[in-house]
Order: sequence, then structure tokens, then C-alpha cells
Amino acid sequence: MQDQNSHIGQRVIRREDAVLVAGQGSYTDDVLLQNPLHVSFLRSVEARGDIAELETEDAQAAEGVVAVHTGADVTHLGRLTVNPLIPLSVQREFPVLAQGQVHAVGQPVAAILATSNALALDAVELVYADINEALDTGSDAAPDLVAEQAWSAGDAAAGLAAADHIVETTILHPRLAPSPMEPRAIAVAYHQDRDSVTVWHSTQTPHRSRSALASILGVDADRIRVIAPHVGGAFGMKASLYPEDVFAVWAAFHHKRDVKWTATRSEEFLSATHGRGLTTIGRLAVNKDGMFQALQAEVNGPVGHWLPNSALTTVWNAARILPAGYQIENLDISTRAQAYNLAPTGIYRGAGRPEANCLIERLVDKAAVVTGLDSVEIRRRNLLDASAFPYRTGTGNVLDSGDYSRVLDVLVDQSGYNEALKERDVRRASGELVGLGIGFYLEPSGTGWETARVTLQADGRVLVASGSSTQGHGRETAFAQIAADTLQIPMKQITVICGDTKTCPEGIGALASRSTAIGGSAVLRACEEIRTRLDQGETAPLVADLRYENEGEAWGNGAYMVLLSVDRDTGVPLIERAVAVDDTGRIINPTQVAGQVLGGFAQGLGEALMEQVIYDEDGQLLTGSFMDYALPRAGDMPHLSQHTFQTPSPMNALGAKGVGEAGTIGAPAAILNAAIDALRPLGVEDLQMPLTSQNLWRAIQAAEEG
Ligand code: SMO
Repeated sequence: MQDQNSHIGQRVIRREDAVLVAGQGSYTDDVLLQNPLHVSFLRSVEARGDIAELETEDAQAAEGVVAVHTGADVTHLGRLTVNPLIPLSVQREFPVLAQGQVHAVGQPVAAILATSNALALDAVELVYADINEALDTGSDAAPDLVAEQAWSAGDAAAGLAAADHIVETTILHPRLAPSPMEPRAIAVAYHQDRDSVTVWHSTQTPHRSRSALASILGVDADRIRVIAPHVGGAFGMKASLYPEDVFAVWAAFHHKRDVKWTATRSEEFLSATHGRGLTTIGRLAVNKDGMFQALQAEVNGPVGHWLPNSALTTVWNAARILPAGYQIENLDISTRAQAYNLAPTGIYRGAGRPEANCLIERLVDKAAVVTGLDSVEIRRRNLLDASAFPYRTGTGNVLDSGDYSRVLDVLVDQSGYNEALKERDVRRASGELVGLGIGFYLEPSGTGWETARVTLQADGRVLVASGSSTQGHGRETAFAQIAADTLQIPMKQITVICGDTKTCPEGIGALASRSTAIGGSAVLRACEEIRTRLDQGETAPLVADLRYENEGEAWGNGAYMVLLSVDRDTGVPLIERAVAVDDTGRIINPTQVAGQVLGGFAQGLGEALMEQVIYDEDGQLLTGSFMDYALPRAGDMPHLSQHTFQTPSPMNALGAKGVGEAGTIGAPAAILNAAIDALRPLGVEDLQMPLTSQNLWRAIQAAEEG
């Protein structure tokens, strides 16, 4: 007999890695279809305008081309829908292929179906599209208000009026390109006998793909099976269905043929969702003793020319997570989404969490400066006490659990904070630009339900199917650990299958840091049901179909510290020390937690130091390749000293909290605070990301001239 928990909490080696690391994964583009038609898209080269002429005859006659489709062929299709997290004021149109007008560079205008990918790409060159460019286009055009919401609690105006100090900041978050290694891809097998399709889709949300495809195409969902095979990263970019996906599946039904589309990297920069892009403005009222009195904040987020399912998640999170972990009773917070003639925006690892936490953490650091308090001390005075939970914030969230002052204690101990402060001051006195930054963060892990179907076979083997999906996070290992402990059997008897709408008919998927907390809890409960039924004398085979609903969001939290120096002559920033402390709730696998935090930190570092999507004033994309868009590389990463502790969440059966976005949330705030602290002796009070050497050098020059 094993111990009760001989797997949960252990550093179990990831079972999926042997295949993935050896390059033997089976991704969507690897799926073998029968004589498929390959799709390529003609995309708009203008940000806004009317299609005056669209000539497809030459392409139609080209070698290997079976069909050329334009907007006229798909007018009957339904619409993609946005998750209306904040009230929508206008519904945007988003045709699968442009209907007489274009609304962004990169928008699909026509589609080629050809017998090979190369021939499909060649034939695109033969389509002639004459687009009359509108006068006001691109990023300069007055944006349409798409959705907005406001929250208020107490009396923020009175709090601001009465306070000893008011600190203010504006933060511009550049648009970011999520850039998973595997671009978007879809492979559709058409089944003549049942007029149905099997769709291999590089997605985070296979069940959502199925239901959205069924409704847009007007076919019963049982004629569509969606499988998310190995998925090479997603980061939120693959949580929404795209027009290109809809076209591929429509084409399979229409032509009664197998169809596939794999995006090129250029197509990802042009037409996949970008993340961030928000501007946040905040004013924090603080008294002489450092106590926060009121917060006013405005969030302005861009959406693109069409609204993917996740389009409003970022602006919603960026606002409603405020005032983060701080006790502030007087709040005025508003958020709005405005549409631009640019690529769509959507969730990207963190999805509003980094923006909310960056804003408040910058304000807190400014409050520390103005009151003369230490950065840790001012946080200690204002963070919620461990006895406060559950705590309802002024924006209506219930913070479930935590021990924020202990997070700070661990950070101070593990980072050698007090010694680091002294080191900073000594080096500063000798003329070096060196700064210390702290970032406290909250990470709500999603709410709602997830499913598990656990089958105990007659031979003793167990099949765990989850409605959650996986993009290489190690879900198969973590769920096997949960099942092994609950059923008290060895892990090797357990097979885990994620991301197949046939194996597990209902599900949500992998997003919002929800999969372990909710998906893992579903696996736990389904295994408990099997155990109970065995105890009651039932015999295998047994199937437990379980839909688990959590009690509410589990709020992961933590604090990061960064010691950063800036070369005075070149502006080059160097992160000399980085420390992460994360309260992850109950940990299933410490190795996976460490991997998630480290990977998240790398993406947060990319955001803070180098990444930025740039458009010109005509809405033309200037950062269309990795030659122009800088992703962090291994050599850019500092050593990250990682520490966790576990305050279990009462909100789900496992007591787990999301950790998939932690590093992405904690890193930018800490890095930004450290960089501004480094330049503070020069009189610098604000900097904008990305903190490239050029931006830092300019800030140094301006300060020294100023
Ligand atoms: S940005 Mo995540 O996929 O919710």
C-alpha cells in the first residue's frame, strides 16, 4: 500500500518530455491527410478601404489550383462571437473573407485551395486586388468605442482631496506578439460517409472550437470532432477561433475534401492576436504615514478590426484586478476597449494581470518615494492582512486566501533585501546606475467548470480524459499524479488524454491559469467517484463522467525582486539578481511549478526589456519578423532564485492556485521599478517599456542635459 500522497507534491519527471524533446511530437502540420487541399490567403495590404477590383481568373488557372474563394462565397456563414466580459456598445463585423471592404493590413481577402502548399502560396501572387485606401487609416484613425465598464467604491474624490500626497503615473504597454514556436495550424479530414469532419487544431480550447465552428457553419456539433494534438505553445493566442480556421473547415465541407492550413511566421505577426497594448493611468492618494486613501484608475485597451473570443478579457482583468492585494476602500476604476484598424488583440499570458499589477506597483513605489518609506515597508503597511480573507474588493472580486506579509518576509530573507539596498547605495555613491525593484502581484486563476472522464478498465489500467487541454505544460504528468494518489495505484497504470472532443465530450480548455485548479479538481473528484464505487462493490470496467465547478477564483500571489544596473555610456540594462516568491496554493509537482515560473519570467522579461509590435501611422506593420521583433533568448535570462510556499485555496478541491502566468505578471513590475530606481539619482521618475538600451540611453541623456 502506498502513502496517501506519494505522487502529489513530488518532483515527478514529466512523462511527455521524452517525445517532445526528441522532436517526435505530432503537431497539427504533421497530421497525414488524404490528398488534401492546401489553403493560402491573399491579405489586405491596406489598413482600411474599399475593394474596387478583385480578379481571380489567373490564380484560378494556375497549376494545382482547385478553387479561389472570395467574400461572396462565404456571406451565408455565421459570426465569431466575443466573450462579453464587459458591456459591449457595438458589435464588430468580422467576415471570414473581406466583404467589399478591408479593415486592417493582413485581413484575409481571398483564399486559394491548391494541391500543395507551395502551389497555393504561388497562386496568391496571381490574384489582383485593387483597394481604394481610405483617407484616415491605421493607428491614427479615431477609434470606435467597443465596450466599457466602471467600478466605484467608497468616495475616491474625497479620499484624493483629503490625502497628504497624490502620486500619478501613466503606463504604455506596447502590443506584444505572443509568438508560440508552432504557428496556428488546422488540418481537416472530411468523412464522406457521414458528411462530417475531424479537425486537428493547434488550439487551447478544442471544445470551444467545435461549438463555434458548428454554430458558424450551421452544422450539428456531432459532425465535428476537434482534436488538439501536440501544441507547440499558445500563450493565449490560440484560445480564440480565427477566420482562417473557419475558412478551412468550411472548405472541407464545401469541397468534400481534406483541407489544411499552417500559418507562416509572417502571417502570425500580421493576423494572429497581439497581447497587451493597453494604456493605464492611475492616481493614488497616500497619507504621510504611507497609508493608501484612494485609487483612481483608467484602463484604455485597443482591440483590432475584429473581436476574437478573448478580445475583452485583457481590459476587464487590467481593471477589475485593481487595487490588487492592497486595502484601499475608496476606488474609481474604469476600463474601455477601442477598435483600431490593426490586427486583433486578445489574451496573452497574464491577460490584464501584468497591466493591473504594473500600474499599482508603480504607484506604490512612487508613494514610497514621496513619503520617504522603504519599498517593502510601504507594501507591508497596505497589503491585506492574512486574517482578511475571504476579502471582497471594491471591484467585486473575492480574494480567497493568502499571507501577503509572509510573501514579503520570504522575499526579504531570500533576496538578502537589506544587504542589497546597502550594496545599491554604495555603488550608487561611486557613480553607478543601479536600482532595486519590488513587484507584488495577484494572479486570479479562472472560474467555472471543467470535466474529467475516468475509465477503470477490466485489466486495471486507468484512462483519464480531461476537458482541459495541454500545450506542453505537463498536464499529462500532473493529472496522472492526482489520479495515482486518489486511486492508490502506480502512475504507470494511468494514461492521460487531453484535448479531444470525442474522448471527453465537454470541456473548456487551457487558459486563465485554470487547468490544475479546476481541471485537476475534476480529475480528483472523478477518481474519488471510482474509488467509492469500488468500495461499494462495483467491478471494472467503470466510467466516471464528472463535471466539476469551482467555488470561485483562487488568487495566486507573490513578490519579485530585481537588482538591475544600467551602463551609463550605452544604456544597456543588466539584471544582476532576480528573486521570485510565489504562493501557488497546493503544489502538485514542484518541478513543473518551477518551470512555469521560470518560463513566465522569461516572457515578462521580454515584455519589460525588448518586445514591441510597431505600426506606422498608415497601419502598416513595421515589426513583421524576428529580425525586427526581439524575443528574449537564453543568454538574456538571469539566474532566477525561486521560492514557493503553499496557502491552499478553499475555492477548489485540490487547494491549488494558478501559477502559469505568475512570472509574466511579477517580472515586468519588478524590472520597471528597478530600472526607474536605477535612474532616480538622475531625476528620472518614469520610464516606459520596453526598456531597451536606446530608451534608457535617451532617458540618461535627457536627464543629464535637463
Ligand atoms: S493568456 Mo491565458 O491563455 O488566459
